[in-house]
Amino acid sequence: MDARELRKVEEDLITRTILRKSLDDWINLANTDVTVVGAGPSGLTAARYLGKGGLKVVVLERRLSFGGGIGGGGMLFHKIVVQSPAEEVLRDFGCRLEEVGEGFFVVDAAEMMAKLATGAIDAGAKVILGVTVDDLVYRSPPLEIKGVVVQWTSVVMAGLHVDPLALRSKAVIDCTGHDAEVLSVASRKIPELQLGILGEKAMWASMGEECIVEKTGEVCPGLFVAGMAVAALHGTPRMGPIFGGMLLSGRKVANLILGKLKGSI
Ligand code: 48F
Repeated sequence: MDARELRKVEEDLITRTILRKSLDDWINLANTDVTVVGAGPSGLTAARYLGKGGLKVVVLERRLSFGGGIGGGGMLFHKIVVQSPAEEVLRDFGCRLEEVGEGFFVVDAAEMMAKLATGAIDAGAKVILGVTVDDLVYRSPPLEIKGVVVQWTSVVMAGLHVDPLALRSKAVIDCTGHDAEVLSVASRKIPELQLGILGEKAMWASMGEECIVEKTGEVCPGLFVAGMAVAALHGTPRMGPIFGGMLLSGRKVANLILGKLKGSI
């Protein structure tokens, strides 16, 4: 038998602790340097490099888990492939890779999900699960994105009319994947932005990967795009289950924002 006795904890103490500590976090997160929307590969990568660069970062994820499309692998097969130079990013996160061809690597999906999340959190980013970004905060003219509007995913799913809360930040990154949800809201609700979302094209893996990295960037002051949302915005090909472009896109957007907010790359 274990020599140490299990500590007795009253229910009200559990409740008070959860509420007090969660509210401390939310009050602190009401104003950050960067809001990353989506905890998929591009979002978690961006969050790590932004956090390492000394910025205050929050990652808001709709689901109760992180990793986005990583967990599904390729048609549920649990291996993820990346091409050079994206293996540098995975190595920085501590992922164990196998080189299966020159400049072509494979990693277990579960390991990649866990280590990307750990890497972002260890770099200082705060990941909040179960929260949906459903609108933006803006000013105009001059047009500038000032933050995001958030709601509990459970409230959204229940279809309840509950007024949301807003979080301010100097930069917002749309890392929501194929549906480019933040950009879609921006294009619908901020007409002066004149943002057309072309929708991704059919599959062409290597071209899709190149375009994602090349077109990752700032959409308007305060609003950035990375990962698969880039393909949705610019109408570039989908790449299917190869993830190098997502990692390099996340690193690129982090460097752009660091350059802008801290004057360093
Ligand atoms: O889809 P996702 O993994 O986006 P990504 O980082 O990577 C794409 C790849 O996974 C794969 C691919 C490339 O090989 O084609 O699909 O571009 O992660 C997006 C995350 O954003 C969350 C969503 O639940 C997912 O975890 N998300 C989407 N919309 C919202 C959101 C929203 N409105 N608010 C909060 N989270």
